Amino acid sequence: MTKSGSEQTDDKMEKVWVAPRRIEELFEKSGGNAWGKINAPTAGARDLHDPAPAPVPNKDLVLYSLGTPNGLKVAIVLEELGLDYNYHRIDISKGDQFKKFFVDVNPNSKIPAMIDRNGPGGAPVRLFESIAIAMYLVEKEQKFFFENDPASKLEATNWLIWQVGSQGFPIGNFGHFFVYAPKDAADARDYGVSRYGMEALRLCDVLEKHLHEGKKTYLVGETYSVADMICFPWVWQLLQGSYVQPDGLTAAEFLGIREKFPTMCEWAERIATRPAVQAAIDRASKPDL
Ligand SMILES: N[C@@H](CCC(=O)N[C@@H](CS)C(=O)NCC(=O)O)C(=O)O
Repeated sequence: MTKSGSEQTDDKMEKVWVAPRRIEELFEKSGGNAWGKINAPTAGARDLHDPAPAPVPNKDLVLYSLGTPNGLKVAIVLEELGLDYNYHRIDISKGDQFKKFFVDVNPNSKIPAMIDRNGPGGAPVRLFESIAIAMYLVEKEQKFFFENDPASKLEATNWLIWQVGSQGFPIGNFGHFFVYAPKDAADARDYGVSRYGMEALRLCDVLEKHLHEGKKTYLVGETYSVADMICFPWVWQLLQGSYVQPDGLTAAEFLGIREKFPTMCEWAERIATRPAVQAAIDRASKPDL
């Protein structure tokens, strides 16, 4: 029988890591640090039975944020543009990011997030993800984004997406493991798999709730779009991809993806059956054509 967690081999007297059958066996390892009570494998508001009152704004732009690097990005853009805005501090160490009024603005429960009460056509619009907010603001104000220079605008876009996709996340997690992870080095892999596995589950739950509760066929309503194309591959990796332990245990089984996120799985399968997506999967696995 396979034992889970770190174990001692008889002959080599060294630690080897063996995955437990289900991620739930590791969850207490995520509780052994300052963020333990905040981390959870589910998305959505945690105060639904007794929702905290939403702040009442008196300006068009309403920023929900905190003085972390991700929060600072948007604050800098707002100040450089000289815009007036309400600022509501979201204390992520106390769980404000899981209050209903905030989740309604950012279903992913991360700062920064923003409402523009004077959005497209004068209607309110919600914005989440620092780069989506930054791009919205500089486009709206027609400043700092190479309005008349398409090539430079594309190069700036490369750096914006590099920041959010490549720079911030690893540096933030370096800090997490440097400062917050449990002290016992032998538990490090359990803790890492638990922390990231829990985040993988929570991110799937963001999609599940968005699709299921919003009764959506695709991410932006009934119309298949680039948002579906771009959010599909990592879901497919968890469902069908190459994350398999040597004993055959798949990431989908370990995380319980099919039972926990049926609507997300239907969405992914709907996309996977598209001829263009099949062609992309086939082509990406072949040598140069
Ligand atoms: N990709 C997001 C990252 C946002 C993010 O990770 N924010 C952190 C603070 S710097 C947060 O809200 N953490 C709360 C949590 O993990 O519960 C962005 O650029 O807006």
